[in-house]
Amino acid sequence: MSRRRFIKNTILGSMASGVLGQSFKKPSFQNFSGPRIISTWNHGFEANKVAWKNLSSGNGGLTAVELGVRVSEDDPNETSVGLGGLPDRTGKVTLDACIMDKNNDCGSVSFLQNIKNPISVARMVMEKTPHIMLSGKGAYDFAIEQGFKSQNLLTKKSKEAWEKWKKSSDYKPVINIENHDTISMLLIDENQDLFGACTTSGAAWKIHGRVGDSPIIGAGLFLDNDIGAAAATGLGEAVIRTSGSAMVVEVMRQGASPLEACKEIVNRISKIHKNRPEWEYLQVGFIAVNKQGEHAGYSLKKGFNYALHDTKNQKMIDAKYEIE
Ligand code: SD4
Repeated sequence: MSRRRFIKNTILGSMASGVLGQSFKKPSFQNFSGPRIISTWNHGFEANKVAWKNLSSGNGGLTAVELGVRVSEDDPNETSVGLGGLPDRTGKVTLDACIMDKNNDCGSVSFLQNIKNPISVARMVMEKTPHIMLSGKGAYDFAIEQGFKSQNLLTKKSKEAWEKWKKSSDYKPVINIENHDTISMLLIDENQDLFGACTTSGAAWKIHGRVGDSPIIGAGLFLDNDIGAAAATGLGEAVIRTSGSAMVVEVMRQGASPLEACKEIVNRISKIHKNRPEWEYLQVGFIAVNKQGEHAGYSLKKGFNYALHDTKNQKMIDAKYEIE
């Protein structure tokens, strides 16, 4: 065998058996048991209801995920998404969001201020521009052009929290404690087509200008309509560092179940971060659904949950985790 052929065969061989060094049973996509929606954290429960209603009334998966996550964006008591989100260290609420559909069409906004529904702006970026991501002032100007209303998103509650934080100015995000972080929603419809949305005000007390994983296709959200979808919550830097959601989907492509795939990437994040200063407060969680409708959530530390809505269930599920 020529050297070139040998190298090619070796590479193809290692891809087939899984570059992870473990082999997964290939999933069968024949046992699909109907549409379902999964969303991160407790606020996913109400968001799923609205998404489901839209899906059942024939509005399509994209509108369903958009209007679903808007429930959290609109709620002033959700301090990690949209209106009432906790601000950065200068007191500004800056929002990140992205949306993706079965055709790999996607749209995203980052570092957007004074617009309550970044997910809808992200959808317009997808549908009305030749681009995928708009950021900061440009994203704001585009939103205004499209008819969105400018408003102050800093509520009394979030302002008071910021003023209290300023006394210590200690940057240690407390993901889990409030148990209502970024909302990421994944949907598989009756045709087994996939859709996803992700929206957040990002890490509280971040440096002004910081953008997290949530508007980054491949980090906060990714889907491949032949394989499955995945989305993230938690410390965005850790998710970006590992291309988290894209990797979860790629591991599913190698035959892993959603749980095995989420676990694989959380383990990878864990290994990379063990000797880093943020280890002390690091939390990341992934949700994933495959083409068959199997779903899972998995996090680094205990405390992550996700909401499921399907034809039979409407419930919260505690995710499995690596560390107690
Ligand atoms: C971020 N991933 O901006 C978001 C925040 C989050 O649970 O999901 N917190 O890093």
